[in-house]
Amino acid sequence: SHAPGADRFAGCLLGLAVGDAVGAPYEGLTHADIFFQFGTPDKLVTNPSGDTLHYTDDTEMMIGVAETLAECGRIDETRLCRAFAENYHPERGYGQGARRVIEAMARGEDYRPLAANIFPGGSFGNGAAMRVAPVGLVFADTVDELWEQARLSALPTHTHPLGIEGAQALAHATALALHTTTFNRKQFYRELLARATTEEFRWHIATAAKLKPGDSLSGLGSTLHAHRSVVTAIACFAATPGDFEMAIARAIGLGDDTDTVAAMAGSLVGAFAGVRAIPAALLEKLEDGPAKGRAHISRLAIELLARYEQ
Ligand code: R7I
Ligand code: MG
Ligand code: MG
Ligand code: MG
Repeated sequence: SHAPGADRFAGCLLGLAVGDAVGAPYEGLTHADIFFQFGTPDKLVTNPSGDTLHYTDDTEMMIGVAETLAECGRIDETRLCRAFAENYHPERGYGQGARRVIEAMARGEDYRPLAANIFPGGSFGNGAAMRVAPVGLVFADTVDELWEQARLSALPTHTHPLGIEGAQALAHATALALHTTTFNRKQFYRELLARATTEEFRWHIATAAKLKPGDSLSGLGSTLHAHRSVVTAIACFAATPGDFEMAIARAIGLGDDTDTVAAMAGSLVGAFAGVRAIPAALLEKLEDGPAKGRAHISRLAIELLARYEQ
């Protein structure tokens, strides 16, 4: 049909970072707390507090995945773990399990038994999904390879089937968003559902597919469980696919894992509508600096596009 370009690659990665940064102050709060303490979510998005938008672990780990793909063209586990360890700043708000695993990587220890046993059956947290966007971009044309690379990008920290499928489902949604010119919600959900494997993902995707664009998404959940937040973020995008502010306001308004759901929803809008969908006022506030932040993320988007085109 058409070849996606630099605009959509940058839109996806920067949309993730901006959604993460705008949603971060409200992580862990309930829908009601956010409303009564801060007002309506649309105002939080159009007028975020502070001069600089600081992103969290979600973006920091996405950068590690992007650096690995830019350098290796696929998920190389050794390179990925080195990126996670080198980029690691615990003050960015990593999950407790993720912290322990990455600190083991940084010490050069065998992190695999730790990742497998940190929670019963491994972590089903959002951590594998929140960082997977670069896999969705680079492998957008080959769904089987995308599914496998998403699994490999999850494994160092997330071995639970739900943690892994969160990454796979979101990478798949990213690829669909990237290739879409005229968004067809029914078709979008049909393709995601056809690929879903666990009962949890099948239920959440089928439930999201039945909602009308204005319906509340609170029944889908936005907690730290991948099968809840991933599908909720997909639904925030699908409700208003070209409207970045609306999609992340909806994500933040749900409460709970606000930075992560807004990051995932923002990345999907960016992959579909391009970097111009992100309000300039937000993009300008996104933190920047040598080897990190806005300029580094923009460079990585160009490098991923080159990998995609190979
Ligand atoms: O998944 P992960 O990287 O965390 C990502 C979240 C995002 O919201 C980020 O914005 C950041 O705030 O953290 O890190 P994990 O430690 O693997 O998972 C996050 C949390 O999910 C854990 O600290 C646990 O509380 C919970 N969790 C589980 N609890 C019980 N049983 C994850 N998996 C399990 C489980 O199997
Ligand atoms: Mg975070
Ligand atoms: Mg947290
Ligand atoms: Mg979070």
